[in-house]
Amino acid sequence: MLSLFFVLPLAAASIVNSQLSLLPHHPHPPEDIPPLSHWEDLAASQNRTLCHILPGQDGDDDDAKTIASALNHDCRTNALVVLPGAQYTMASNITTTSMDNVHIELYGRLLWTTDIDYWLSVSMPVGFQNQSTVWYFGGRHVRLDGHGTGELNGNGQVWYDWAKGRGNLPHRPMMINWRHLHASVITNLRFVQAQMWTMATTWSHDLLFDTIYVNNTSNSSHSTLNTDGIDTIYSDNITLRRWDVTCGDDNVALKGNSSNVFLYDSVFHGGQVIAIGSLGQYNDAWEYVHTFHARNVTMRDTRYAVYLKTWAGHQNGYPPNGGGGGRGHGQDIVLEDVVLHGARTAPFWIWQCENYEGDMGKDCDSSEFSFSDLRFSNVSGTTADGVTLAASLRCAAGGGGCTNIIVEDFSVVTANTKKPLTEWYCANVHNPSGFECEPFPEDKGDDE
Ligand SMILES: *[C@@H]1O[C@H](CO)[C@@H](O)[C@H](O)[C@H]1NC(C)=O
Ligand SMILES: *[C@@H]1O[C@H](CO)[C@@H](O)[C@H](O)[C@H]1NC(C)=O
Ligand SMILES: *[C@@H]1O[C@H](CO)[C@@H](O)[C@H](O)[C@H]1NC(C)=O
Ligand SMILES: *[C@@H]1O[C@H](CO)[C@@H](O)[C@H](O)[C@H]1NC(C)=O
Ligand SMILES: *[C@@H]1O[C@H](CO)[C@@H](O)[C@H](O)[C@H]1NC(C)=O
Ligand SMILES: *[C@@H]1O[C@H](CO)[C@@H](O)[C@H](O)[C@H]1NC(C)=O
Ligand SMILES: *[C@@H]1O[C@H](CO)[C@@H](O)[C@H](O)[C@H]1NC(C)=O
Ligand SMILES: *[C@@H]1O[C@H](CO)[C@@H](O)[C@H](O)[C@H]1NC(C)=O
Ligand SMILES: *[C@@H]1O[C@H](CO)[C@@H](O)[C@H](O)[C@H]1NC(C)=O
Ligand SMILES: CC(=O)N[C@H]1CO[C@H](CO)[C@@H](O)[C@@H]1O
Repeated sequence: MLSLFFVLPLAAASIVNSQLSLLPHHPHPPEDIPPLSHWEDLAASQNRTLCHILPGQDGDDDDAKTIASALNHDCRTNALVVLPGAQYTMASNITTTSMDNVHIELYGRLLWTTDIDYWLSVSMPVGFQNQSTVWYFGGRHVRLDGHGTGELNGNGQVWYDWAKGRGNLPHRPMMINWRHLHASVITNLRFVQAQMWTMATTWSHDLLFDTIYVNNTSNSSHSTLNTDGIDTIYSDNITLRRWDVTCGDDNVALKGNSSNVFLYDSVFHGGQVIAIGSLGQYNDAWEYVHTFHARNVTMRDTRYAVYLKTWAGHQNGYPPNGGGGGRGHGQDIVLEDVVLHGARTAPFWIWQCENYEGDMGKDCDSSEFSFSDLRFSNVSGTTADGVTLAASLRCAAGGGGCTNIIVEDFSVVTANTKKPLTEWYCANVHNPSGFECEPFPEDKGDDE
C-alpha cells in the first residue's frame, strides 16, 4: 500500500526538484508542466479526487471563487488540486478552512485585484491587533507546492501608495492567514507585493514552510511599512527553512503565544529583522513566547539581528496603535551562526516601551513581561559605518527584567573601522554571560 502511494509522487518530484532555487524564478516553460494525463494517473494512484483548474478566459473572471469552490467542495478531502495556468485573478475574499489531505500544485501566479475600496469592505479579521486578511486557509494534511514558480502576488504597490507610510491602517489586509492549519507543508512558493503583512499563522501547529521567497518592494517614494514576512500568533511548532525575505518591516515576527518556532538556512534583505513581539499590548492579558531557535541566517542591511519588544506596563490607548498593560514571559530564544552585513543599529535590542501613539520609548520600566534564557552564539559580520553599539538591552524592572543572557563567539565589527563592537548597554539584566554590561548613558536615551 505504501509503495503504491509513493512511487508516482517521487517520480513527479524528481521532475521539478532540479529547478529549485531561492532566487526569483522565471515562469515555468509550459512544456515543463506535466499534462493532464499525468495528474489523472497520479490522482488515481493515490486515490485522490482531481481538480484541474484553468484560469478563466474572460478578463473579468474571478478565479478566487473557482479555487475556493474546489477547496471547499469537490476537492476538500483526499484530493489533488492542480493550477497549471500562468495567471489567476483573485477578485474576492475567500475562506477555505476545512481541507483534509489535499495536495495543491501551483505553477503560476495568483494576482489580487487593485480595488482598494472593495478589499477594505471585505477584509476578514485575523483575531489579533485588528489585523485582517483576504484568505483564511486552514485544515490538515495540506501540501501546497509552488514548484519554484508558483506565486501569490498581492499587487501591493497600490497599497503602499495608498498608505503613504501610515502604519496599521484599519482593514488593510494581509495576503493570507494560515488559520487552524495543522500538519501541513507549504513549499517552493513565492510571495510578492503583499498588500500588508505577507502572512500570519494563527491557532496553527506542526507546519513546515520550506523554500519560500518573499519580496515586497515599493517602486515609489512610499515605503513598505507593515509588510512583514511572516507573523506567528497563537501557534506551535512552526518550521521556516530556506526563506529569502525582502520587506519593509519585520522579516519574521513571533507574536503572543508562539512556541517552538524554528528558522533555518535563510537570507534577509533589508527590513527590521527577527522580532520577538510586540508582546504585552493587551491590558491584563498573559502571553508567552517560548523556544525560538534560529540557525544559519544571513542578514543584509537589516536594522538588528534580533529585537525583543513589549508594550509598557500601563495601558495607553488601544490596539492596533496603542495599548500595553499585558504580562507574560519569553524564554529559550537562541540565534546561532548568524552573519550580518551592515546592520543599521545595535545587533541585539530589547525594549519594553513600544507604542505607536506618541508614547514610544516612554515608561520603559513598568512592563510586567519578562525574558529569560537568551543565547546568541557565533554572530559575525558587520554593522553599518559608525555603528559601534553591540547591544541595547533595556529590560523593565516591572517584570523582574531579563535573566540568563549568554553571548558566545561574537565577532561583529563596524564596517568602516573594522573595530569589534564593545559597548553593551543594559538595564535590569541579570546573569549576563560572555559580555560586559554597562549602564545606559544617562544623557543619551535610545528612543528613536
Ligand atoms: C478511495 O477513496 C474512497 C472515497 O474517498 C474510499 O471510499 C475508498 O475506500 C478509498 N479506496 C482505497 C483503496 O483507499
Ligand atoms: C468575505 O468578507 C465578508 C466580510 O468580512 C464576510 O462576511 C464573508 O463571509 C467573506 N466571504 C468569504 C467567502 O470568506
Ligand atoms: C480594533 O479592534 C478593537 C476591538 O475589536 C476595536 O474596539 C477598535 O475600534 C479597532 N480599532 C480600529 C482602528 O479599527
Ligand atoms: C512538528 O511539526 C513537524 C511537521 O513540520 C512534525 O514532523 C513534528 O512531528 C512536529 N513535532 C512535534 C513535537 O509534534
Ligand atoms: C526584490 O524585488 C525588487 C523589485 O522587483 C528587485 O529589484 C530585487 O532584486 C528583489 N530582491 C531580491 C532579493 O530578489
Ligand atoms: C510601479 O509598479 C506599478 C505596479 O506594478 C506599475 O504600474 C508602475 O508602472 C511602476 N512604476 C514605476 C515608476 O516603475
Ligand atoms: C546555510 O543557508 C544557506 C541558504 O541561505 C545554504 O545555502 C547553506 O547550505 C546553509 N549552510 C548549512 C551549513 O546548512
Ligand atoms: C495565551 O496563553 C495564555 C497562557 O496559556 C492563555 O491564558 C491565553 O488565553 C492565551 N491567549 C490567547 C489569545 O489564546
Ligand atoms: C559560524 O557561523 C558561520 C556562518 O553560518 C558558519 O559558516 C560557521 O561554520 C559557524 N562556526 C561554527 C564554529 O559553528
Ligand atoms: C522579485 C519580484 O517578483 N519583483 C516584482 C515586484 O513587483 C513588481 C510589480 O508587480 C514586479 O514588476 C517585480 O517583478
